[in-house]
This record gives sequence, structure tokens and C-alpha cells, in this order.
Amino acid sequence: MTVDQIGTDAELEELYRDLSAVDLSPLWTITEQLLTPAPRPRAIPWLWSAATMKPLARRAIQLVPVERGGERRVLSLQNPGLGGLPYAVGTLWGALQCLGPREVAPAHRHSPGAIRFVLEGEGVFTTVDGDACDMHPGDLVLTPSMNWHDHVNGGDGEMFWFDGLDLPMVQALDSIFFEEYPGPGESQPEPAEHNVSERVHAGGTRYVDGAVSGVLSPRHSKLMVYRWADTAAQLDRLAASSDEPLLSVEYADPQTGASVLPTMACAAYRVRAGRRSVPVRRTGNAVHVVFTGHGSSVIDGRRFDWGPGDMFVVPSWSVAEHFTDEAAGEHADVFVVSDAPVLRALGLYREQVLAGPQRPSDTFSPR
Ligand code: 1HN
Repeated sequence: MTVDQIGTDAELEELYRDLSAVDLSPLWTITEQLLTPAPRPRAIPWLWSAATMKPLARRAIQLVPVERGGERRVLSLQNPGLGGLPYAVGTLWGALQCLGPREVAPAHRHSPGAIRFVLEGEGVFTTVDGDACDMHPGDLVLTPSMNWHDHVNGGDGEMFWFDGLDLPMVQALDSIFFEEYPGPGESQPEPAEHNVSERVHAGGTRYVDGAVSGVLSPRHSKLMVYRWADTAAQLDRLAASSDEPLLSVEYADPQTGASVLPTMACAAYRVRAGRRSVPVRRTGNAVHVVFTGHGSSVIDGRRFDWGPGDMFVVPSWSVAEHFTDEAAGEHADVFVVSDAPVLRALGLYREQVLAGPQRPSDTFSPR
């Protein structure tokens, strides 16, 4: 917008100087920056490949002990659009975490909530408020806001998993709290029985086809672990009953059917062999973690090729479609964490299906 000028240039400049000097800002000069016709996230579509990340994580295992203060050996996905912030997208933290043989990541708790999706290795358990949750590849483990948590590698191998946190949202709300576990010891005592939340919720996991559509539940799931066998069974069931190119289930709170955390939704996608999903854009940010198979995504006109362990982001309102190679003849399973519960709760959720496939203008090459 331009406003017809009434006074002289000098008078206007003086007005702007005087406003600035008393910490006031004239909206009419910034309206178009503030009110864009559609979301313009600063984060850009991006991919971090396992081939790049894993050797670096292994070097970190050799060089950097896991200790109090640093707390975790975590390589955060730093979106190049975010000016150096260690965030995958504006609202979500995404990272690769690794723990070497017999290492312990000390117990702490914080107001940001977290989810872990296990990529590789065996032997680690995460204790969540006293419940020792064994971790195996493909499992989802929750550590909700203010739950004590530590990771213990009782085995002789390295373990790798993905961490998703709502930290940037909690930061934006100026609500970060953090505490070290008071002890004794750096980790919570190991209970005689592991996986108690699974036993208590026997009959157990719950998934919703597609996505949870209700509004936010201020509670989190009391079930702390969702096993890959259950997730895969849900995807297999959908594959048997539907011909969609992209099948998806959302992990749900077994008691309420809500998203697993108040701030984050977790989903599993299966891209069928040789099929291509329709292009969709949604408000809200999402981090994708490839579990099995190879495929590609076109995000805002750029093609990203991916395989197991790769992580890529779809920022708010970016058009995304996913496909797998005809020739490979295999489907791909992808874990997705998003901020959808927050958008839904605040009445900001929108989704738009676009007419035709995007013609990518270039292919992303991972650094
Ligand atoms: C955290 O506590 C963990 O507990 C992982 O494993 C990643 C990123 C930022 C802040 C806290 C963990 C984290 C984190």
C-alpha cells in the first residue's frame, strides 16, 4: 500500500525519526511485510542425508563424551533459511541423536515436549518419569513436557534416533524451563520391570487413519511407546483396503484419540511402490524421517531424493508430493512429526489439494 503524501518529505522523515525515537512503529510502512496473502515461512524446504549425518555423528561419538551440562550428543537440523537458529523449521526442533556403547545421557526435564523415532541400533532404553522404555528401530517414544527422561545404552553398539521437539514454539511463548535430575545418580533408578505404560495400556496402541481432526487435547498420551510392528500393521491394513498412492496413520492417545502430545502430531506415511501422491499444502510445519525404502518428494518445485535415515522438512504452505520409483518396486515408510495440533486448536489449520503434479525445476543435492 502507498499512502498519498500530504506534508513535505522533510516533515515525513521527521515524523518517522520521532516515532522511532520513542519506540513506535507506523504500521502503514510495514503492512505488506506483516500481512502476506499466504504464509511465508523463513525456513526453506531442505534435506539432511543419512550419508552426511552418520559419519559426523560417529566422529562425535569418538570425540565428545555425553556429560552433564551438554546433556546430549545431538546434531540439530539447522534450516539454512532461519539465519543460524538450530531449528529444522520455525516451530520444530529436529535432530539426530546418538549414544555409544554403555553410555548414559543424564536425566533432566524441561517444558518443551519431545518425541523420539528410532532409526538404528539396539540396547537403549529411555526412562520417562520412572518408566524404562526399551527402544528398537521404528519405535516412537514420547517424553512429554516436564517428564524426567534419560537415555541408557546398556548394549555394546551405537544407537541412532531422531528427536523432534516443540522447543521453538515453547521458546516463542517465553515458557522454557529446564531442570537437572536431583539424583542420587545421573540417571533415574532402573526399575525391575521395563515398559510399564505398555502393560498398563495393554490392548494398547491407537492410530487414526489419516490424521486426528479434533482440536487440541491439553493432555498427552499416557502410553509412552508405540512399537514399529503396530505401526506397520496399521499401514499394511490400509494398504489392503485402499488404493491410495499415499497411506497415512496418525499415532493417537489410546484414551482420547487425540494427537500424542498437545503440541505435536506424529504420523507414519507409506508411499506405495511406483505411485505418486497428489500435491498438497497445509499450514504448519513438518519434519519427515525416512525409515525404509527410497523415493522422492517435490516440495515447492524442487525435487528431493531420499532413502533410509534421511530427514527433510516441508515448511508451512509449501506444496509437497511424494513418490517412489517405478523400477525399485518397493514402498517407502516415512515418519512425520508436525505442529498440526497447535494449528487445529487455534483455528489456523488449512489444507489445499492442488490440481496437477509439480514439474520440478531442479533437484536438491545434499551437502
Ligand atoms: C533433549 O532433552 C533431548 O532428552 C534431545 O534426548 C534433544 C534438544 C533440545 C533440548 C533438549 C533428549 C534436545 C533436548
